[in-house]
Amino acid sequence: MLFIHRILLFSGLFMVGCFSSSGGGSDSWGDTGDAGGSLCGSETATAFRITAISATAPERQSDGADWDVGSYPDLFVCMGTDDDYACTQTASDTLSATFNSYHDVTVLDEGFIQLWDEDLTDHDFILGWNLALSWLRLNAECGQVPLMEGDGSIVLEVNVI
Ligand SMILES: [Ca+2]
Ligand SMILES: [Ca+2]
Repeated sequence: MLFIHRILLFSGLFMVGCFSSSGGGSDSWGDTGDAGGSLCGSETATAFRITAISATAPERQSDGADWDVGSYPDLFVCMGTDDDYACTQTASDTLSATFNSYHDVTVLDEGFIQLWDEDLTDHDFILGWNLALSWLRLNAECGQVPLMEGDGSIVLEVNVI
């Protein structure tokens, strides 16, 4: 039913956010157990629970057209890998939605998360990101991670399973 066009954006970006280095200043993470830090991440995980927390869409398409004629888009998020992905239910006629919906997936190379406008036939791609394995490891167990592009965003959470 879906046409998951692989819009490959920003692979490897957003390598930020979950380090609160509490000493040493090294690039290691994980179970160092330093007091006072909020270390997160995983050096070795390959199986993840990717949770789509929420998403927002820009008011219009990049060419200025409405997502739907005279109404806001019908938002849903898909996440996983090319071979193993799942999509949330659809939130109709809105520019923002909360999903709290997850998919468990093994990632050998990279995954993705994408926001779509559901239409009768070809859904409209809104925005999305590739999630490299290294990025997933870095952001695992770090709580909610916002990915933003213009007025659009997807907030996700990555956990090790
Ligand atoms: Ca549409
Ligand atoms: Ca629609």
